[in-house]
Amino acid sequence: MSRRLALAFSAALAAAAVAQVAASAASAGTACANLAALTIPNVTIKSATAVAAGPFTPPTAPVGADGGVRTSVSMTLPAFCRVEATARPTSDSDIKFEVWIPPAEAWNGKFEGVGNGGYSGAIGYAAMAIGLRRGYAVASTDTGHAGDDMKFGQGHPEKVIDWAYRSVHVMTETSKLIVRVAQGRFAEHAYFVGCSSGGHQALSEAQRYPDDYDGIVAGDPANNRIRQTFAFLHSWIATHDKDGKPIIPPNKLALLTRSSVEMCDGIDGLKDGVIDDPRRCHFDPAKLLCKGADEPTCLTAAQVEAAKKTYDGTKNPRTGEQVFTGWPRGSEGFGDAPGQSWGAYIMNPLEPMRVGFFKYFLFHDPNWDYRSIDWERDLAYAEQKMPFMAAVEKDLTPFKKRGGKLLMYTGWSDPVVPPQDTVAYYDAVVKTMGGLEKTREFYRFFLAPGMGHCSGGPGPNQFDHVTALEQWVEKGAAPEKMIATHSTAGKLDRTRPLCVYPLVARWKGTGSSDEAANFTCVAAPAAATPAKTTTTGGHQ
Ligand SMILES: [Ca+2]
Repeated sequence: MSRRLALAFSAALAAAAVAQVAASAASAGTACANLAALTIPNVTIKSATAVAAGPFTPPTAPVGADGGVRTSVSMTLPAFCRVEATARPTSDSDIKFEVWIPPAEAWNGKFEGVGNGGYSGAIGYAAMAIGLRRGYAVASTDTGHAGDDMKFGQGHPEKVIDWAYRSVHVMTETSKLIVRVAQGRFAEHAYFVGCSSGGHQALSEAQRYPDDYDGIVAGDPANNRIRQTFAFLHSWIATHDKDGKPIIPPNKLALLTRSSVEMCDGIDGLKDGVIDDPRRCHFDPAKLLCKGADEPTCLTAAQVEAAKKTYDGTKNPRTGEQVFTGWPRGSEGFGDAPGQSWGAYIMNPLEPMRVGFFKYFLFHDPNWDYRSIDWERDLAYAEQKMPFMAAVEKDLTPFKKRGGKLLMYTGWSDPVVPPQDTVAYYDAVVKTMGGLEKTREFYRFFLAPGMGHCSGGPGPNQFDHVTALEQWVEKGAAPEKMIATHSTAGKLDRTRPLCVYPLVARWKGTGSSDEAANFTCVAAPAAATPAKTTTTGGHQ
């Protein structure tokens, strides 16, 4: 190398070094406490606090709709920067959210938004903890109000919109900026993970704000919200007597599940205590009709009728149109945990579940009498007035085009969000997006036989959907199956693949039927009788 060339070379090196220093200064980030001074429009940062590794007790959540105080549980967490903030996209908004940011050396370079349950009104600390432990910068919102009670919407239509979709978007946009300032750079990937209402939020984000997330997990999504709310009302009326007393007691719910499983367990060729696909199960509760007096082993005529109506779902009485599917056989009563039988959302509530939707959101009439429901006129009115309540858009082209990946799952024994409706939504998207293959490029669906609402149930119900999504988004490895586990009293007793829809897991015929390795994913045989059609949100 000539001297002149060497000089030029070292000058270039020096320039590069200067650029590097500048870059590292720019990427040095901002100390946690200094984040409180950020000025983001319509956002107030209440605090930014460095939390040391160790036990962390989140604030006590507000009183739930059930009246029970949800006590906070101490959790053990790695060190993080805790940012508490409030967003006010409208003058009536009060969207509280938190962002937890790992120190630079512990950060995986990614951001995760986590979803809520029910009408929420509480930041999802437990879900945040899971993300933080994986190295994510993670955010959660209270969706703009406190508590699960729907009265918050009375006279506050903007708060209803905040709950319905706006809070998650505002949380997401703002949190990304806060993480950027904290770390000195944007997160490389953004994920959203939610189940139940969180699944609704997940689909809403993919539909309404396709740029928010690279990867989205939608579990047991309550996205067909308006029609499902009508269905809660319908099922409550069907299962309660004139005095509002529940017609089917818990032991009879368990009897219905036992009887459904007894009749339908073997349809898939494997007697494992799990109904593989309830659409193929046509158990008739009339078979249990008491021959004499009411006994624990039989159903009264009123109980038979109530069960039938809950299976059959909500119909327009004039046209016969299926407004919303019924609840699946196998979901009636398989467990005591809240939400793992028809108890929590159908039988036990003293008035129809989510009747507040009609009183406070739709009719603005706290004295509205549910007996005055007009299944045709009132549904049309709700869908015309409040399309923002649901997330049923079938054209996901913008999300697909930006490279987004969507992983949806649900339990075939979900007693809260009927899986038949989730299947109907996916099928409708497939039709809209040009077929199964074109849809599976960006949107995959996994059904878990015997799984309840988001977890639990007789079927394998624990699986790592986040890792599956990460592999898809970051490595291009689209998930063909996920291995699910089932445990009894904390002891793992079964593993099983969850196959990408419409494939189903079938036992190879040799080896233990409790081991995933002895199953293959195959095309489901044609149903003996066609599944009843359901309608997922007739409006768009
Ligand atoms: Ca079976």
